[in-house]
Amino acid sequence: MSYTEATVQLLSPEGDLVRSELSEPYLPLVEALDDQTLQDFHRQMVVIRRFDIEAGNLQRQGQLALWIPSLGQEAIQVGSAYAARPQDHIFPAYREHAVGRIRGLDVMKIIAMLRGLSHGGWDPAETGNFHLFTLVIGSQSLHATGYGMGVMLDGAHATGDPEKDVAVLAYFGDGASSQGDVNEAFVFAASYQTPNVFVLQNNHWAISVPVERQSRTPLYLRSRGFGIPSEQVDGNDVLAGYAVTRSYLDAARAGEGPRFIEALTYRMGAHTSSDDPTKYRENEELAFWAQRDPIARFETYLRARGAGDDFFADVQAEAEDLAADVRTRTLQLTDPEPAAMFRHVYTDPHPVVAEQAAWFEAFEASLADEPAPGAEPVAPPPGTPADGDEGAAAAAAADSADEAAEAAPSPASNGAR
Ligand SMILES: Cc1ncc(C[n+]2csc(CCOP(=O)(O)OP(=O)(O)O)c2C)c(N)n1
Ligand SMILES: [Mg+2]
Repeated sequence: MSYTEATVQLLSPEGDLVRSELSEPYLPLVEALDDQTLQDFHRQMVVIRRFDIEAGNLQRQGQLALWIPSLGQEAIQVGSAYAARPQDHIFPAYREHAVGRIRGLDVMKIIAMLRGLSHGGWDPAETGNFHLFTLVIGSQSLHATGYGMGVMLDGAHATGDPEKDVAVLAYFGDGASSQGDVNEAFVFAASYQTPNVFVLQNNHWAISVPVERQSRTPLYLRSRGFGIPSEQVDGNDVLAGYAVTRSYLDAARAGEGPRFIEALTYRMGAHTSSDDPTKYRENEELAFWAQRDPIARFETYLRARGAGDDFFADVQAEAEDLAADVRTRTLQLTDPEPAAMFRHVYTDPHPVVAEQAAWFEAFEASLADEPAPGAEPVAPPPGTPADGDEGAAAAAAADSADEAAEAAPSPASNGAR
């Protein structure tokens, strides 16, 4: 599945502006952008790609448990993120590294999560309303729609003040479009006319399942059956991604109801570092999309507008700096104390979590006296029987282990609840 007659494209793969019936309504939004903003689009795409490659390398070197590449999907992410206003709320899936960075998320938070050091939490109030990554496919579409309903109840949209009116942007993938959650989100968004814009990044694969198997109809048509207007855009064209998302967010903020974008792009890398795409896809497909690379075509466009080698060298240097900084900071990360895992499960204290934390503490304490493998034996505490009375020492140790086990609830019993 590639571009169709319905695909909105403002910049061709050759780097030229496209003037067509489909592009005409959106071109003024792009023509209003100054050179600085256009150059920022490029900077963001290049820097996040470099970050992505460095994170992938760190994973291969054993420094991260997993990496989720965004290689190839930079244009729709950067374009749509620039279309949002500061007051808008954003609900990502798990591949939207560029969107998070543009909203102010320190990318080290993503790194720490994929190193296994955090549960993935950040405070959206500190990250430009960029909510948490969601690994449960499609569920963020419901969170976003619920948030949109809340915005309506608060009277925070359609007041006529675009500086204050709030819209809600959600991202999900082609595979997610087959989930009930996404379809239920469409039902509620359409029924209540919530201020939501849904961006589907059709990267052509849901792990090893090709998009053709997800749908008999182009995905942008799906939402129309729910009464939600939609466009299919060239997701490797940062200008189209910006302009269509901008126009849709403006409509959502103004109270015109939800909108849906299918962005045609391609996952150039593996699904995650645990995946090997050579097992299920052809090299020709990769080569086809490499010809439509989002960064290459935008560079051509910027050069035609007068950007010179200095600018591109400066962007590359910034990308290298970020990559080096991420590497240094990754190697400096320290492990959290294990008991921290119980702390942020719920906002308020919870009896089951408290019980598990108590068991864990007792369990850790029960290990404290055991020598590490190969370590010098720990000196026995005062009052323990002297050498030669090993039977009594073993019995004393067994007693204390029994006591620890009795004091601590069994994790199995917690699991049965
Ligand atoms: C509810 C649920 N079902 C299955 C999975 C396993 N899973 C992880 S990623 C994925 C594919 C998602 O594909 P898509 O929505 O196209 O997003 P992409 O990874 O291509 O960005 C699946 C099935 C999951 N995480 N959650
Ligand atoms: Mg996909």
